[in-house]
This record gives sequence, structure tokens and C-alpha cells, in this order.
Amino acid sequence: PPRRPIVAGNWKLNPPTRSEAVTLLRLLVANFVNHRDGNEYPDDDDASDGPEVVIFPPLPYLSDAIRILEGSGILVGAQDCGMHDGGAYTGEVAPSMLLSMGCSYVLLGHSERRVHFGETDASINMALRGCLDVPGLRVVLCVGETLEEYENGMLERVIDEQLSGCLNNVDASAILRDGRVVIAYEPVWAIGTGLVATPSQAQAAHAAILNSLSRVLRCTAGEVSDGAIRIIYGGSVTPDTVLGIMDMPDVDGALVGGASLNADSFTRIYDGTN
Ligand code: G2H
Repeated sequence: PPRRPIVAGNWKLNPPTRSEAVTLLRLLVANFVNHRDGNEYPDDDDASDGPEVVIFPPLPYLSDAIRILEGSGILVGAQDCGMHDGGAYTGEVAPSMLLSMGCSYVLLGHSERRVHFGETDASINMALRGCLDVPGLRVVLCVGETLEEYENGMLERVIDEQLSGCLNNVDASAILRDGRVVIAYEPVWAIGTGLVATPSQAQAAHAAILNSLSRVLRCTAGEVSDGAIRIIYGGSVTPDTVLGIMDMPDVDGALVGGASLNADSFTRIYDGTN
């Protein structure tokens, strides 16, 4: 069966207040419900309902997001989580806690986490395995190269290193079958910069990811592309750029930052992934 497209909104550390977050959530519900013109709310896993939609708000807004988006068909995820499932780890968030409050997804390995907060492939791997130990929780795992790496022709190598580190000791057959891990390709040079990878640059990187996945998961490229793992593009996606990117054969959706803070832009991006 074709992989269900996914459009995800990463709010990062925005908006500054709870009331602004609630307003944005209500606008999204209004858009998505109007949009579907009174159709039934989509079923979680039914590809015929169009793209899966996920919002990643900051942690303090998660419970508002879960409450307000309930029944809208829009899923909620956390922007990061810890690797432990409980115990004496002050300040941490456990994957099972996120599931128990109603989160469907966890975003892991975003380049901002790697650059500003010291996350490494090894620490991301621990968190990812922690998430996969919690049935029902899914992961969007980010990979991507810096401008310098891109210009030095290191894209394949960097992606391969990140994927092999982050997916170390992960049950390959399970993620190939159940699609619980979505890979987000986010070239660091295109994040929040307004520079967006061209459709063919995105396609080349996504093809490299498929190749690398087959090596890391020890299966054929065909098994990966016939499998359930989705690869989405992130980096300055807008309503105008999403169409070209979604036209590419190996692009299964978009991870949207800045443009997800505006309900109308995000809705138009959703339309572009449909
Ligand atoms: C990349 C993306 C979302 P933006 O970080 O994760 O953000 O669309 O603002 O570049």
C-alpha cells in the first residue's frame, strides 16, 4: 500500500504565551474541520483520509493541544524526550508519560537539539529506543548535513553516520513493517534561513537516505522503499515550495517550522501534501 503522507508542524519555542498557543490551536481546528466540509474526522491510520497531520508544540502547551485538537484528526507530539522511563532524573520527560497524556509522536534529533543542547547520535538512539519500547508511540527522527558538509560532498556520509548511530540496535523488521519511525531530512543550511532545498536536491537526499537505511537495517533498497518508513522534508517549507517538493517520488511529506505558526499557511501546506 502507498505510504500515507504526513505533514508536521514544529512550533519550536513558540508562541510565547499559553493564550496565543490556544488561539493558534483553535484556528487550526476551525481550518481543518471546515476544510473537510463536514466529512467524518479521519481515522488515525486510514490513508484514504489524506495526509496524517501532527503538531509539535512546546511541552507546557501539550495538554492544551491534546484537549483542543481531540477529534479534529490532528495528532500531537513532543519536540524531544528523555531516554529514561522513570526514576531519579530531575528535569527529564519519559516517553511513556507522553503517551499516557495523549501524545502520538516524539520528534527526535532535531539539529537545534544537536547544536545547542549537545544531543548526539548515541543519546538520540537511547531516546529513540525508549520511545519504541512504548507501544503506540511513534518517532520523527531528524537527520541532515550542514552547509559546509553539503559543499564538501559529504551528504551521503553524514546521513549514513547519523542513521547508523541513531538506529543502532533498533529492530529493523519492526520499523520496516509498522512505520513507527518517520525520517525527516532537514538540511541544516535550509532551517529557518528561507533557503529551501530544490525538489531535486531533496529527492537526491531522500534517495541517499533510502540507500543508507538499507545498509543500516540490513535489507535491500527495495525492501525499504516497499516498507512503511516515511521520509519527509524539512527546512523553510512554505505553501509555495511544498508542491514541488511533494512531487518527488521519495518525499512522503513535510516538517514545517516557521510556517506552522500561522494556521492558514499550515493548512495550505497540508493541501499541498494531499
Ligand atoms: C526545520 C523546520 C522545522 P523551518 O527546523 O523543523 O523549520 O521550516 O522554520 O525551517
